[in-house]
Amino acid sequence: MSESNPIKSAVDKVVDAVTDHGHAPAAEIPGVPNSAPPALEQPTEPGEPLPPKPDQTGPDTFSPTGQPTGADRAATAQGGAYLTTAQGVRLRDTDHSLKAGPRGPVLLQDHHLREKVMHFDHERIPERVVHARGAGAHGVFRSYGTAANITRAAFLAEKAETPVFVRFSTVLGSRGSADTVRDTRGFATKFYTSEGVFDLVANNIPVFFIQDGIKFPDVIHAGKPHPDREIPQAQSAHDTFWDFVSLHTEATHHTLWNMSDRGIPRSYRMMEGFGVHTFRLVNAAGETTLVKFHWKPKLGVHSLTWEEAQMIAGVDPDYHRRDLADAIEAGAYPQWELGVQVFPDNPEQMFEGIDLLDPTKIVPEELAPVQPIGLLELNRNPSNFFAETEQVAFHVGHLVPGIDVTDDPLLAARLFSYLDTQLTRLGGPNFPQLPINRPHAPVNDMQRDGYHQTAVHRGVAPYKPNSLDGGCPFHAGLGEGAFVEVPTEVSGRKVREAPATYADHFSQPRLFWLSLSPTEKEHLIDAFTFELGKCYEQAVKERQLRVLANVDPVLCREVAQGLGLPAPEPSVPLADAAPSPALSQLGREWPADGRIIGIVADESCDLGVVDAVRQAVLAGGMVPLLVAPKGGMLGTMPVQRTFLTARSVEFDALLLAGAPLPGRDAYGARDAKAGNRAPDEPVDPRVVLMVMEAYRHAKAIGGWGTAARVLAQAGVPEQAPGVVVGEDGEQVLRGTLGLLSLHRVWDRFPPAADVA
Ligand code: HDE
Repeated sequence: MSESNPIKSAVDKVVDAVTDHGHAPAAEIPGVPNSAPPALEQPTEPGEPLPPKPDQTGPDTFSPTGQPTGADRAATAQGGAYLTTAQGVRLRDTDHSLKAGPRGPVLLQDHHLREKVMHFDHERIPERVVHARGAGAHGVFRSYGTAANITRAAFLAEKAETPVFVRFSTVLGSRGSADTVRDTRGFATKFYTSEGVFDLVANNIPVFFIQDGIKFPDVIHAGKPHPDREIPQAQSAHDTFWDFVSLHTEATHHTLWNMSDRGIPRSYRMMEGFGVHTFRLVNAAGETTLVKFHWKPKLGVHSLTWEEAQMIAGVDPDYHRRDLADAIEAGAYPQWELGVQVFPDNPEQMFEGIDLLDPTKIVPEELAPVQPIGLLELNRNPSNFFAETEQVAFHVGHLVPGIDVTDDPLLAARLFSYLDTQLTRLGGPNFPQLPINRPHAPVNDMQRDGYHQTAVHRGVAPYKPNSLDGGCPFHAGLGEGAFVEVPTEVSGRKVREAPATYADHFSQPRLFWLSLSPTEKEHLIDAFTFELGKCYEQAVKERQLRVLANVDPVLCREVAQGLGLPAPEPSVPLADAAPSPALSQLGREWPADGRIIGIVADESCDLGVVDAVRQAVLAGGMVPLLVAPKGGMLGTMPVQRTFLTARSVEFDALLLAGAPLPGRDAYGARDAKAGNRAPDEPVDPRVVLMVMEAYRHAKAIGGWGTAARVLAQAGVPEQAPGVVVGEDGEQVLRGTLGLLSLHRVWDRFPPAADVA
C-alpha cells in the first residue's frame, strides 16, 4: 500500500486511536504450523529438524540445580538427521515389525517395536485434579520499584526484570474440555527470580467458594461431573453443584461472580487476576504490610455472550488457547499490570470492617486503591505443550524473601496440597528438576535420589551438620538473602470453628450485584436461570432461590420467574452495601490489539478496497480473516475462511465488502447452514446467518457497496446501534473499529426497566 492511499492513512488514524501502540503490528495471519512450509512430495534428503517458529521458545536452559548452562535451547530438543532408538542407534525402518517372512508372525526379539510401543503406552500422566485444561506462555515481568518500600523481594526492586511462565486454565473440565465453558479461570505465574522461584497462583475471580481448605474436596466433588454417569463435562449447570452451594451459603459471593460475565471471558488476555488471599510483605527493615495481589489487563476485562460461549465450545473448543498463542505469534503481546492493595498489618487483620483472612470477601478498590508495582508481558509461546504447560508445577508455598503467607485457613490447605498433588501427577519428588520448573538461582537443598533424579550430585555429606563436605551447604543470614518467616504472635484454643466474621455470607454478594450495570445484571439473571433450569430437582432450585432472596429481591424475582417458581422472601435483612464501580466491566474504552476482524467478500466486490482494509486492520495490530465463497485466492489475497468453514463467533467484528452471491455449495443438502435457499436469493445464506449472529452477540458490523442487501435479508436495521453502513470502506472501517474500543454494542439491546 502506498502512503498516499487515502483509505490506509485514514484507517491508520483510527487504528492509532483505538490501539495501544508500542506493540509490533501483526506481521502475518497467525496459526502457521511450522517454521517453513512443507513440500508437496515427501522429502527424501536427510536434514536436521526445522528450527522452532520465531514466536516459540522452550524454557531457559538451567541445570537441574538452578545453574545457567549456556546451552542452546535447541540442544534440549531431539536433533540429528537420522531416526534412532532411545539409545541413539540409527534405524533403517520404523514401518514394519520384524517378522518371520512378510506374512509370518512378529518376532519377540524386535527390540525396536517393543521400545516404541512401550514408550507410547506410558505417554499419559494424570491430569491436574482441578485446572486440568489450560494454556501457557513465557514472558517477562518488569518491576516499577514502587513496592520496594514494603517488600525486600529482589524481583520487586526498581528496574528488576524477571523471566516468567504463566498458565491460564479452567477449573472443572478435563484436559480435553472446551475453553469457553462458564467457570472460574486460573491465572498462575511462575517468577524465576534471582532469589528462587515465586509463584503467584491466582484466579480471575477475587473470592473463593469456601473459607476453609478442608471444604475443597467437597466443592470440587460437587462441581465435577456426577460420579455415576460422569456428566456433565466442565459445567456447573447441574444438580450436585447447586445442591452444594445452596446449602453452603459462604459460596454465594463466588457463585455470583461465576454467573456474571466474568465466568465467560472473551480471552485470557482480557481477564483480571487476583491472589484471593491476603499476603504479608516484609521490607528490609523488617516492617510488615498486608496486601492483596491484582493483575490488571491492558486490554480491559471483556467477555463473551453466553450463546456465543456455547457455540464456540463446538466450533472452536480451543478458542482461548488459540487466541493466546495467535496474539503472541502476531506480536500483539498481552500485558498486565501487577498491583497491590495495601493494608496495615494490625493484630486483628481487619480493614474497614472487612476480615482480611476471609477469602470470600474483597476489599473494594474505592476503599483501598490498587497500586501498580510492575508490568507483565507475555511474548513467547511454548515450543512443546507437554514439557512446558503440562509439566509446570505451581505452589503457593514457592515464596521468596519479602513475601510471606497469612493465617487464611484456605491458604493453609493450599500450602499442603500443591506439593502433594505433584507426587501423583509428575511421578515423584523431583518435579522441581523438570526444565520448566528449574529455578534460576543455585539450588543446594541436600535432597537426594528419588524417581527421575536428573542431577548428578557430588560430595558425601548431604546432611547437616557435617564436616566431611567442609560443612557445606551453610545457612544464610538475613544479609545473605535468607527467607525468614515473619515472627508473628500465635495463641488460641485448639478448636474446629470459624471466626464470627465468617458468618456474613450475603453482604458482599449484594455489593457485587449492586455494582453491576443493568446489562450485566441481565446477564447474571440469565446465567442463574439457565444453570438452575438445567437442574432436575425442584428442591435444589427452590433452595437456591432462598439464597438469592438474601442477595437481592429483583435478582431473586427474575430468576424465579424464569424457573416458573414463586420468589421467596429473604431470611436475613438485606445488607446496606455501597456499590463499587470498579467491579463493573462496562463503560470504559480499551485498545483493540489482536482482535479478529472477519472481512466477507466475493468476486463481485471491489477487491482493491478489500485489500486496503485488510492491510489497515493488520497494521493496527488486529487480525483480518478474509471470508470468501471458496478456498484459495480471492484476487491477490489468500482466503482464510470460506462460507462453509466460517462461523460468526470467530470474529470480534464483521465487515461486509458487498453482498456476496450464493456460493456453489449454498444449499442445505451440502451445508446445513445454508438451509433451504430460495432459488432467486441474491445473497449467500451463510453470510446472512453470520450477520444475524454477530448482531445478536452485540458485535460491530460494517458494510459498504451493496452490503445493505445482506443486512436487509438478516433483518438488521441499518440504523441499529453498532451497524455502520457507508459508501466506501474507509468511512465504514473507521466507524467499525471505533466501536471495538467499547468491546460490544450493548445499547443495541436495552435492559428491562425494572432491572435497571
Ligand atoms: Fe488451587 N489447586 N486449590 N486454587 N489452583 C491446584 O495444583 C487447591 C485455590 C489454582 O496452572 C492443584 O498443581 C486447594 C484458590 C490455580 O498448574 C491443587 C484449594 C485459587 C491452579 C490445588 C485451592 C486456586 C490450581 C491442582 C483450597 C485462586 C492451576 C494441580 C484450599 C487463588 C495451576 C496443581 C496450574 C491448581 C489445590 C484453592 C488457583 C490440587 C486444596 C483459592 C490457578 O493442588
